[in-house]
Amino acid sequence: MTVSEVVLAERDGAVGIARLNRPEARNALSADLMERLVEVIEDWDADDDVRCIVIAGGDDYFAAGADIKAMRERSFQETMANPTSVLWSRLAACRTPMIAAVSGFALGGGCELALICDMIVASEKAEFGQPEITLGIIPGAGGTQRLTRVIGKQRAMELVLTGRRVSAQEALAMGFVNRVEKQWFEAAVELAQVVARRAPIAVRLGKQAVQAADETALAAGIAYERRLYELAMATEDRLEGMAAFIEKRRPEFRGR
Ligand code: DAK
Repeated sequence: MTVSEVVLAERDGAVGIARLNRPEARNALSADLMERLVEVIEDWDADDDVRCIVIAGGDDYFAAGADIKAMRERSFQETMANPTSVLWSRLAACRTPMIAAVSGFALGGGCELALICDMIVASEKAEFGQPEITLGIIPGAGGTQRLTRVIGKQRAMELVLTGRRVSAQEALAMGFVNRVEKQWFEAAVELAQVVARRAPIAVRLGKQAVQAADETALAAGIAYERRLYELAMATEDRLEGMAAFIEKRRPEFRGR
């Protein structure tokens, strides 16, 4: 199903696949594209049949960042009055796991979009970077915070202050991407299919619990995990999962 030209949305079973589609601008994240993307993701997040989401670009570019031509025209007053960060917060609030499938450039907001996702599968020619400093600004969609948590302060500082790009292999060595694959798109969808087969409530609880590690101190995070674990123990799916193990068969999870 095509939701709009700038974001192509399709389903592969329980996996929703959103493909960024502004090739003439290297998938620069225009307001229109961001609004469509959020709309598609929120629809899937509200749909029990969608268990995992893949956000992909094309072979040569995932996304070249926010639309510099539009940003050039944006005044300080407009930036203050209509913060685009609302759209990014809505993406980050998605409870369904999201996987970024990245080939080519993931720069600026493109890199931040990949970082909002829960996992990243990259092609051998993926390149990541936060080049905002070369434009006289800094990352504004969480890049300084998420990147620092993922790769550490020194490395993040270098990338944010120089705008240097890192290759897929360097990103892999930094723990920034989960895997680098020749068949990057297929590998991302396959990974999403594995998540989609797991018990849906437990998957969402697992996502929340891991996210809490970034957002809370250890003792509070462990207490929160304990609560989420107890919720998982209240599900029918965990009875099914455990019974299936004992009976040596595949579980049939129903999201209850
Ligand atoms: N914006 C607008 N147009 C872009 C663009 C971009 N980010 N990137 C490329 N294009 C356009 C080019 O202007 C060119 O258009 P025409 O000249 O044909 O009209 C066309 O795409 C092809 O670009 P190139 O000729 O440059 O293509 P190449 O393949 O040679 O190079 C490239 C690809 C991706 C390496 C290069 O285009 C590039 O360096 N692009 C800019 C990358 C960049 O600096 N990105 C950071 C942008 S700042 C916030 C949220 C997010 C952000 C900020 C705040 N809040 C929530 C508050 C994010 C900020 C950013 O991302």
